[in-house]
Amino acid sequence: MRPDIRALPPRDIALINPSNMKFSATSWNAGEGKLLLVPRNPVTDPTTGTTKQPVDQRISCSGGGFYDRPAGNAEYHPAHNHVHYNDYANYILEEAVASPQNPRKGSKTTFCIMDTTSVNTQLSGASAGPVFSLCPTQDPSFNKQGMSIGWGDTYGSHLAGQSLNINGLAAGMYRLRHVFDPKNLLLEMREDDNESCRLVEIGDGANGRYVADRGACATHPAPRFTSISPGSARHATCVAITAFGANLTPELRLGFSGGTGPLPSAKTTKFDSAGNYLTATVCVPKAKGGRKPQLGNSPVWDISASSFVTGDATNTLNNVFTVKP
Ligand SMILES: [Ca+2]
Ligand SMILES: [Ca+2]
Repeated sequence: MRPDIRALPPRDIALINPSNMKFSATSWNAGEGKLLLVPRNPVTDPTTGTTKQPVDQRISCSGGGFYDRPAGNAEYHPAHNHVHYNDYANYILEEAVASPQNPRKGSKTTFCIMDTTSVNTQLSGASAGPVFSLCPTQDPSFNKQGMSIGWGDTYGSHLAGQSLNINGLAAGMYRLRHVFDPKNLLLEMREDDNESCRLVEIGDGANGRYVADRGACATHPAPRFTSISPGSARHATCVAITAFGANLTPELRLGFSGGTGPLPSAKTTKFDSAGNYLTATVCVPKAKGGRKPQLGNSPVWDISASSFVTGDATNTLNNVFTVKP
């Protein structure tokens, strides 16, 4: 059961000073399994004195058990007693033209990978709460790091390394690209969703140099729903549904609105990799009223889905899911 690291768009783009810009970066796990990194014994380089820990990616098997596979190195930072995983993300700033020259790169970005951001806990297998909630140390009982299903890791723009040098760059439009697992050390369900991009304008105004977030690098088609099946469930039951549409991405959280009586909710969602449908378990709580369940005058619900992290929202399908007595 592999994880799937997905890149969310760069955010909080701002200047630190006229020569450096900063930004936040978020990746999250939309896979079938958690991302789990298990270090081996540290190895100290006798020449440089630096200590590294070879790291294994531990992959759970659907039939039980697990296997480990080599996945690069972690680095021990004695100053703050933290183990950081190397080569997790690259940051690239390049001219927004077809063949950009001499991009500015932030390489060797190290992370301690954690569950800091709840992205979509409706996903099948998602953790309700954070599991990897602290940066690991060299203590053998506390040296694993990773990301639970449904959870993301945000590196805020205030942190060291969340910046790129823009000194000497001409005013104009640039692409800020975040690439996660750039060396492909981690085995995932998908490798084609690890990069995000944002247009950044660098300008020289009356008050000096500025940077401005100018939106997505490419227009992406809006997610939408066309139908849901089945279109009803009895109260106090759960039903497996399929919602058809287009451009449906795992960031989307399914919601019900506009009906009366007990509010249906979705869980264990799974997304078609082409974005054409999702499956979910929809549960309807027990209505009040005992043998005469009170469902109100219109227990017919609208569905829509939205993502608070990408800002994407689908259309609303009106009156498509009926709760029955
Ligand atoms: Ca991926
Ligand atoms: Ca990978």
